[in-house]
Amino acid sequence: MANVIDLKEFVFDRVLDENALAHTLAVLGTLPSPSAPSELIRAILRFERTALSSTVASQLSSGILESIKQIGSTDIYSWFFAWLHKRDDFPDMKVYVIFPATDVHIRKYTKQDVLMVHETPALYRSIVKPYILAFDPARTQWYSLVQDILVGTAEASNILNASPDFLVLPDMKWDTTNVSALYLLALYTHSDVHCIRDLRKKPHLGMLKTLRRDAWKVVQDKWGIGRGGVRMYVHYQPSYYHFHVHIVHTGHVGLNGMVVGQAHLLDDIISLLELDPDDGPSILERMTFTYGLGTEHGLYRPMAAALTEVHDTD
Ligand code: M7G
Repeated sequence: MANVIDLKEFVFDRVLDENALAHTLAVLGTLPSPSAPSELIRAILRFERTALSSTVASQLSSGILESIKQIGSTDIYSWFFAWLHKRDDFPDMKVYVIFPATDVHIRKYTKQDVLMVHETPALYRSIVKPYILAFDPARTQWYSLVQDILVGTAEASNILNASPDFLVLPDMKWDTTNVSALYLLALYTHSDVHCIRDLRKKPHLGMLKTLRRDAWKVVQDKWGIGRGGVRMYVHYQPSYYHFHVHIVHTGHVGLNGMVVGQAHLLDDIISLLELDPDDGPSILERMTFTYGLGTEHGLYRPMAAALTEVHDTD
């Protein structure tokens, strides 16, 4: 059940991260507890500028710009700050709220250095798998969200495709209007796959192909996006260890979550599993994954220590 949130009650504490290129700002502060308003609970607010739609361009001549201020100019070039009309249909920014925010959330949204690590199958077994299994699923927000979505008490009206194995729905990162920034999520309905390492030729290859086909159909039927118009990928490491696939418009590039090492194309995963023999350990169990870990990530310390070992013995 979602909290009722009054953002005017937010009390600022500190900036966790700011990114001028991505137009994002993550701040930590507090909001009153919904059940006991005198109690303050930590909350993260993540601001993100909304994309400008073509509607804005079509209304430029009808005075959509509320005010402009020239900042500088040289020769034929000038630059301005501009403010759009304060209209409900043209929000200037999006705000994500995480409330209550856990230590894991605060670490995730805090700016941090990143180290590339090599996760060998042995390190997966000794460090990563126990880390994943140590999450108490009942206590993570994602788990209850998945349950709520699966039983239809949350986001039910948003579901675009339901099959026995997965649901396709808009990712919360999408404003659901700008097709060029389309971002959907395919959520696996079973709990046997925590991450990419758990995928097997049998029984998952057929499901992954169906997922890909259904996702293509959804974006074609609803938005007229043809095959090849979306990028589908799986994160490793993800934030949430319940299998899901990101479905993003090919024109929507430069997202943090598309970085090499973290985003694995669904097509490549399918291709790797197709090359696997029918029996024996999957290629996704046998291979070494290389990815970036932020210093605040729960796996950073053990994996950084292991990296030294791997390099010393190589
Ligand atoms: P991830 O690969 O586990 O981690 O993806 P990331 O957040 O680092 O990308 C989880 C995906 O689920 C992200 O794209 C989130 O934006 C999305 N997501 C998270 N939550 C809590 C929700 C939610 O409540 N509803 C929807 N629709 N999407 C969510």
